[in-house]
Amino acid sequence: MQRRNILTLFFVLFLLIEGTKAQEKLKLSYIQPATEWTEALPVGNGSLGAMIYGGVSLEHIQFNEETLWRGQPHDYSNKDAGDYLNEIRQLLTEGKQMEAQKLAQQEFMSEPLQQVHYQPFGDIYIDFKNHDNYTNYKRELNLNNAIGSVSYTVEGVEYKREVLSSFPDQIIAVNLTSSKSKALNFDLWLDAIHEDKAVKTNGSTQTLEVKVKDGALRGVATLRVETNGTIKTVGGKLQISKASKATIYLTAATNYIDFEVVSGEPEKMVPEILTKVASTNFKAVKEKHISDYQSLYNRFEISFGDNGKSKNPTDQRISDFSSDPNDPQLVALYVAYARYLTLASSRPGTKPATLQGIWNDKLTPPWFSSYTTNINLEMNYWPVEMYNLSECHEPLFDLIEDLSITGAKVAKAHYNAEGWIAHHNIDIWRGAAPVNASHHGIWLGGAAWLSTHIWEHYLFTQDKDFLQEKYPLMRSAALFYSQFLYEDPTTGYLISSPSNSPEIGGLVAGPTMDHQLIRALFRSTIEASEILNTDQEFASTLEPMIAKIAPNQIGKHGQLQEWLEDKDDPENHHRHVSHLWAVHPGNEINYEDTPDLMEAAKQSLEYRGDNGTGWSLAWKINFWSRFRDGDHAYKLLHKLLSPAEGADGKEGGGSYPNLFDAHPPFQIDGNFGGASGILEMILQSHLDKIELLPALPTALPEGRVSGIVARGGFELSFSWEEGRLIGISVLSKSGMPCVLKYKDNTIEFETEAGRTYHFDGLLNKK
Ligand code: FUC
Repeated sequence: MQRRNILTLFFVLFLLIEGTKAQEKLKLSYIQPATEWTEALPVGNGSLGAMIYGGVSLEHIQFNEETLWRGQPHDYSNKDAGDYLNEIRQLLTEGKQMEAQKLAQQEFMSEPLQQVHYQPFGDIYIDFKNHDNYTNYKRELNLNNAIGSVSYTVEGVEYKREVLSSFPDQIIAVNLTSSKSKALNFDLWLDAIHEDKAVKTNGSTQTLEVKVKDGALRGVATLRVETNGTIKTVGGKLQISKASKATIYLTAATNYIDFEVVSGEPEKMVPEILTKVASTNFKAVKEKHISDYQSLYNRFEISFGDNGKSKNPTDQRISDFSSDPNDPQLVALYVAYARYLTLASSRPGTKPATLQGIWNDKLTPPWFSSYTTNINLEMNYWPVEMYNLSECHEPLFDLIEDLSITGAKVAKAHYNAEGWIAHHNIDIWRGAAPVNASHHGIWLGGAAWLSTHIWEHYLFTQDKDFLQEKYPLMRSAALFYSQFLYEDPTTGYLISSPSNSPEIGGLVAGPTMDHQLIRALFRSTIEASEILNTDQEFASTLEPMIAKIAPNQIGKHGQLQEWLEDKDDPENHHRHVSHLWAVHPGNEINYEDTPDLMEAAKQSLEYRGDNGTGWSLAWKINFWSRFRDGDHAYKLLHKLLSPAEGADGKEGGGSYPNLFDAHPPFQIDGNFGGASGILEMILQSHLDKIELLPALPTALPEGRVSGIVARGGFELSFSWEEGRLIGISVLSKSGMPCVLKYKDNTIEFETEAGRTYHFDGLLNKK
């Protein structure tokens, strides 16, 4: 007995040591500075982001503050649009798609037609004199403490930089040291690519003021240097001489308060934040940053083993992965990096992650670097619950609150309906009307898809107070659809019209995806009303509608129909696969309840093929995991983790040297969607059970995960060897009954909140 205890103790210690070793390797590392933005390394605290190039003679740190956008508070709804709704529907019913699109383009679109761009803020430059001949160069991003670092040697002196973006102190800090006294000499200044900008220097501080083009927002950023050397102002730059250490603190703010109010006073906020850090030092700022970050980051660990490649520079590993996708530690690093990016771009109280998170260096970034809701925004939040960063979901719920106001105006003006609606794009002013072009801008799924995130958060956390608080948002979205759905004169089904199957096939009546989304919203609203014991009268009106909404249908090619009519083209390899929403992230189509539809959905995915943009590859990883084909999922992961320019297929995809996802160009959704897909390979809980290793690829035969979360309020730790589960612990957080399934074994048990249950690889209780 005693011997057994000692053995167990050794085993636990071994796991702990192995775990710590694996965690220490969770770094991005390089042996040369970045020359492109997609080589630079990101840091962020949810609102202040920076990209570190790590230059030797000249360091460039490009930074963002998440509220600096073009435009101003604005109601984008088109007041007369509603007058044309019936006519557009009628044209679609008559098969006159071009006429419907033309009329919709003229009369139904957002005012103005386009939304606005997220903006870069500014740049920190640090010019080190005479550092051209250097050795021992290293550049890293350590995911364990969220610190970027650069080190190298010049003439026997070691120079080091550390960069962090602190959530508790709301500052970016850059700490510089030299191993020899008085060897640290540099010029430091701020700049920006905005036309309207001013830089002022005062003692040890420099302030950058910018104003966006065509908009109401202005920003103020100030940096202050603390050093044991001397500080002078020379030619508008701060000149630091004869130092061995220096810390630069920078913060930035704008006059944005919310989507309706822009009366903020950044010129007051910025000095206040900087004054708070004045009484402290870099060591204290760093410790506070690390403890805040690790309180969230350390909840979860994942490892797939290490075959030695983790010692190679990250850019080389991405490049090697393309010819030999056998680097399991890179797969774990990808998940850890996604968690890092969530923590850096989406903290409670901040805005949700845009198409680029919070990192953008362009005045006119691709797709405005805004929020696209027909896949991209939601994908950013797919893994948050599973990888145990549930509170980082909050910014999305805040955005939904805003949309319930702006989207209600659009619902009224365009559809003469109550409730709220969002179309395929949203900006910081919470524009919810259809933008760009009628053939893809009029997509009606936004409010339904976003609302499912409220329900998912509840399913994972079992937090009834949260559900109670957010229920009105779900209800109001459901109310909109209950009034918007329209009885198709041809089939008699309730359909969504006019709408679009995201970005393919133009404006149509009744795309399959909308119906899946609306059913999911109605079902979750009904369930929520039951759980909360409220609003049953309204809920009871939804039930009969669900039965009347056009169902999923199998078409002549054995495919799941993307549209009401059987008109899918099996040769079409479009990146969007929206009609498979009910397979993932939805669950209406699954092997247990609807095996035929599941086969048809798989057939559709096969027709679409294995190519795609970054997010498209990422979505397909999730699909193949739900189809329980881990090897096919891994095939897509292979593409996602290969160099952006090397990925085959016309649509691209892949990873940049800094492991940012490539649409191309950079789009962060693929990072999050890819991580979600990897987690779906090892755990799924979208049905009424927790399935372990449901789609384990042969390429990942061993692994360990701890702190992974399943619906029902369960936190799990488990490991596998030679492709077989060897043990599992389940912490029940809310005392729900638990069903575990592994291969042909299923076990059901009651749980007590706060208790952990242990099982062996055959699901026998330990
Ligand atoms: C949709 C996608 C594009 C891109 C853009 C931001 O339009 O079809 O591929 O992701 O959003």
